[in-house]
Amino acid sequence: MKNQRIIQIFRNSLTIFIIGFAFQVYSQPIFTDNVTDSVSITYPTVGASNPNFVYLSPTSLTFKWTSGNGTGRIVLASLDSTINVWPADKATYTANSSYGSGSSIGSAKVLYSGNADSVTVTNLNSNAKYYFWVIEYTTVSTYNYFDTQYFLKTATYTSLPDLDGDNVPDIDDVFPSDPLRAFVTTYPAVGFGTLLFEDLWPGIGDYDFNDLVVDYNYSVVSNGDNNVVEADYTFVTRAIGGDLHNAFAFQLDGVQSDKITTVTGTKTTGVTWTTFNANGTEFDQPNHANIIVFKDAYDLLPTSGGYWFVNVDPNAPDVGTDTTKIHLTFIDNGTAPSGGTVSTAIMDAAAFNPYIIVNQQRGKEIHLANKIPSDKANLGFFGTVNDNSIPGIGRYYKSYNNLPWALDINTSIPYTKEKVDFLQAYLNFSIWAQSNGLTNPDWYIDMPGNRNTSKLIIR
Ligand SMILES: [Ca+2]
Ligand SMILES: [Ca+2]
Ligand SMILES: [Ca+2]
Repeated sequence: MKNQRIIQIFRNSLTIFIIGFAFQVYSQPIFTDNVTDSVSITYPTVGASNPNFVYLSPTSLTFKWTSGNGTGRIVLASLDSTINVWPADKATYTANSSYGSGSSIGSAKVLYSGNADSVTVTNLNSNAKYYFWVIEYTTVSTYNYFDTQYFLKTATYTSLPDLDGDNVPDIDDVFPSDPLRAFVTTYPAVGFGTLLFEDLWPGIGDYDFNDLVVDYNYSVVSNGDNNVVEADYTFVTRAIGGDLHNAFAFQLDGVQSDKITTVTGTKTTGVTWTTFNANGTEFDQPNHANIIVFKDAYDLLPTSGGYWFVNVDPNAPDVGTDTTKIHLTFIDNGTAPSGGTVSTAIMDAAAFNPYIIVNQQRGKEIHLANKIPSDKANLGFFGTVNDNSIPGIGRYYKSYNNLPWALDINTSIPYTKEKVDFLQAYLNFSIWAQSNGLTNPDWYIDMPGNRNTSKLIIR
């Protein structure tokens, strides 16, 4: 049912006197001047609803609503105060979505007038409370008549304080006074993970999984646009349980070399079996950036006490660990490299693809299970001896019974003593691996039944 009212407006003092008098009796008309015409207004019966604010910046937002059934609607906003003067019927207002530039109605500013169901408002104060109204109107003969019964009123704060103006509020900004940085993601989230390698691939070898043991932790810094700014990697080399002089590297799957500005901290002095781009990534890796962390584990940790290997015999002197810190600059002081930016969605945990280069034989890479080789890998090793990699289906670095040659544990764990079968030290590991990871996913945790500690180097 329509909500109808009659408004009479008097313009002519002579005719009005009679007409106005007559109408006044029945409908209590509004007398605005002494000229009259009489119009019948069908007012809206449904006001606007469902207010929704979309954050755009500390000083702008998009205000959306579901429209009512008026001819159109006027949107007002007022800083810190509720409406105190209602829009006047038939008045002409100038709407402007830059707050303050439209007409004033009491404390409120006119932001919008028309048929739409959203307005993008700019020039707001940050961290300030604004009241918004949507008032339906009926247009008759180009005049707008405002409905005072059905309207939407809501309030919102503009953004929280953003000291550095990078559109990330201070409370979410890890670098609240640095406009070039906003977020840090660390892998693992706490502490270090452990990478363990068995280096006799494609043969299973002695499977003691201590030929190279490296703990790792890395953090990725991104900006307010969720693009990677820099990444810091810490690699702690703990043990060398083999006589091969392996190199250690990582590939960033899906991140091309020209998206990195510089690489620093690598230990590759004297390397003869590969070359590097000017930015420090490995040369001739067309699909994914590769970083050679160190060219030879034995450059980092010496043997001692007459033992052949490092830190894998409980009777041998503990020679400690080596820490290698790699820094990757992506966006350098606000400037992206020639290849452009990398989103944090690309540079996630799955992008980290660590591997060893066996005895510095460049084509002989050992990666984690199902991780892709670099473009320098010699694919001829796949499917030989114990390896059952099937590149066509994405199966890499797994034996016929699903055993891997490299492990990535998301916490730091002890490794095996030299020549001790890993399966004898971590008792539920083979069940886990051969089930393709379906059972015993916590096989590495220090829980009853998981470990035979007499087989482990625990320091
Ligand atoms: Ca900020
Ligand atoms: Ca910041
Ligand atoms: Ca070994």
